[in-house]
Amino acid sequence: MAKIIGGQSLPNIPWEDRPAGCKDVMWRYSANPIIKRDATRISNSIFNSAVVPFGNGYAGVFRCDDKCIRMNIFVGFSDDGINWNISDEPLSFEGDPDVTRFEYRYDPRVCKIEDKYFITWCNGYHGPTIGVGYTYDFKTFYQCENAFLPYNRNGVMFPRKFNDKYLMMSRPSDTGHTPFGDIFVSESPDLVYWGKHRFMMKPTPFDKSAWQCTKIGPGPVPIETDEGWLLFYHGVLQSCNGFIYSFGAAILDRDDPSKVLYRSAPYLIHPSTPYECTGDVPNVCFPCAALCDADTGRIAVYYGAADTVTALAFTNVNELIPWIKANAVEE
Ligand code: BMA
Repeated sequence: MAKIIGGQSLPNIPWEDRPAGCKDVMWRYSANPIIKRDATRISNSIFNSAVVPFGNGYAGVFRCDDKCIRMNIFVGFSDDGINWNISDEPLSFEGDPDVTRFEYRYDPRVCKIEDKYFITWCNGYHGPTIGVGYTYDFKTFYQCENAFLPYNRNGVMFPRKFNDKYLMMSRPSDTGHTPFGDIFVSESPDLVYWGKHRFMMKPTPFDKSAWQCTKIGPGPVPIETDEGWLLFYHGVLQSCNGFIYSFGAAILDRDDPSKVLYRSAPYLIHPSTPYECTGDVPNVCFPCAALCDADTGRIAVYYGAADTVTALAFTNVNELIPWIKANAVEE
């Protein structure tokens, strides 16, 4: 049994047992998608979004493209993690006006460290880079410096400090749709200066695991276990019909997460349902958040489907960790 470190009891975690006949280690919620594209008055689509336990329920920061297809992030609240009340007004930040000015904001992650909820997202600042902000109450939001120079996407923080330093994964990229991409990890003493950039993971050889052979990116905030950090990450295959986004999982060394101990060769979730294969961008499953109940090991992963709606998938840490080890990419 893997032990969750520093985790929280979540007796009300969204959950549904594995359906009869399903042999997969991760399975989809039968009522997917949980958030439909028109869930708010102004939304064209609500997808790649992050949620965390908050109060007696959950809070979230949602990527919503409006009907002008402006990409922005919005706050939402839920009692059960499934039915969400999402604001019509985008989130706004206090901070240096040169940094808080809006170009575009997308693919948020939310990471609780001590008493702050940090938000990281892909932030338009003369090109895509990683925006960083925080809140205590999901009402007032403060924006810090952008973590990196453009071009970068998928900034994901670790939920505790290492030797008093914040740690963040990211995926250096380009101005466009980026046909390449490795994951790096960087540290910061103060959320202003980020450095000690270390390589973590690259795409796999086509003949070993093709779903992750073009580019990869970190997904939800990683979960600490006594076996290492459990990281869900997306992987991309460039097909003759465009990119296909699936996701799998890796185990990172607890003390030095730039060391990948195992990563799954098979995917966990690959676009195959109508809501994953049809939408504004077909064939995309893009995870940005994972809830974990420290008592039962239950995990609920939130993922954007077809850049249009938000869906849920379930697994259990006690089955997933042995599965990753048994199905690891051979080095
Ligand atoms: C990536 C990001 C994601 C999106 C994905 C698939 O580059 O823009 O927001 O889900 O492409 O379109």
